Amino acid sequence: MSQVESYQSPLHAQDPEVAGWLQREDRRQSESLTLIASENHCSAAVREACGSRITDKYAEGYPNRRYYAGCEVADGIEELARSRALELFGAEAVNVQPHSGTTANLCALLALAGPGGKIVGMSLKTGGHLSHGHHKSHTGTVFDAAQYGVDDRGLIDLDEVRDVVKQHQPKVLIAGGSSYARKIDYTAFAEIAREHGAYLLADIAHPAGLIAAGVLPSPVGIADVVTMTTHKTLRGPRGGMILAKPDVIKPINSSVFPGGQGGPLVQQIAGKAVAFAEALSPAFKDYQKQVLDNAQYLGECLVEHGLDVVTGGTDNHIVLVDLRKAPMTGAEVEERALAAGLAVNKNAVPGDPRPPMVTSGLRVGTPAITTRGFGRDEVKTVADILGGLVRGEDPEKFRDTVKALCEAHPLP
Ligand code: DSN
Repeated sequence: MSQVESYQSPLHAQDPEVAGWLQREDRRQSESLTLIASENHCSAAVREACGSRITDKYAEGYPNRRYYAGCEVADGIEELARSRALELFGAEAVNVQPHSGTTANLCALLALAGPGGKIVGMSLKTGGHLSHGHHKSHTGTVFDAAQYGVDDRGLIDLDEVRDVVKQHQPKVLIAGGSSYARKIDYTAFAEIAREHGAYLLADIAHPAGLIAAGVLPSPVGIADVVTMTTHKTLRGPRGGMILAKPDVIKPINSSVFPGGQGGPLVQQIAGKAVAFAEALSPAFKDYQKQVLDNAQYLGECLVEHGLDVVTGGTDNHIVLVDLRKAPMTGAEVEERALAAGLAVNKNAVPGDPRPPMVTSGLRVGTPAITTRGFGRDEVKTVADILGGLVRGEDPEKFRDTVKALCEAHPLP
């Protein structure tokens, strides 16, 4: 076989080992249900864009100001992604290059606070994110970080936020989290930030799709900077994005490139552009309404099964189950759920006495099952399975039910 011929071989012919793993992942996703709140199933069009030949292209810089020749297509794609993102979120400025949400946060924080600068975010163990100043994240070592938590009901206590900000005097206050199921009052956060001369950064990685669809209130126009990932509720390719007010976009752009990244992943930016167009469609609004309805109904069903749901319910796509009174840990339920065909993740709950690899909680999300077309009937079945698993029922007995649900609702 000539080199050209072998270069054109399909993956399964050239590298059956990798192809085999990827087929196995197709099967895993199609024959189980994804209830991990941060995961979703993006469209075939998004996947095609991300697998395109533009993966070969270096395009360091920004449209019309690149450090490489031959970037006219990369420019066109990035401009398209940018204009669609601005329309989708009603924002004034955007950077679509961040490779991930953590990179977006790190770059935005470096731009706004500077190395060693003070930041305040929600603690990981009460629902925040690692990149909001956790001591094991660079955001906890590069910056001088203080953290706020939640009250006894599991809700953000704005008085506590104000106290922490008053005491720490940060350059940046962060609002947002990765296992917080309630609405966030961005206006109140902005007031606290402004009282103390801080920037407000809203991290909407989780609810970005719900916000884009108008199902949840938006921080755009309120926060100075809004960071997100594009692959959770937004249902795009893996990646990050930063929206900003015009006065801070320049340092943020410099912080992303050349500060924190080299060449942008143009194939991912193409996937983002496709996803943003999908998110601008009326069907996306219906999808997000269903994501929310499914999550709220799932919470109700789990409560009927006698489970404790943190804050009693949800305003978004996340249901956080508190297993402290249950007969098993988060890790045990995660393992048993997987045996039944459900991918959920163990998660710390506020006040959790167990370590992060064990936990006393379960974070359940509805974006992926809603993409598969689940409504209330199917959600009730999922809740019945989770309720049974926590009570100690044999995971094997649920396998056929999960298989039937998967077959009735194939991956898009
Ligand atoms: N991995 C994301 C999540 O699961 O929420 C956070 O980085």
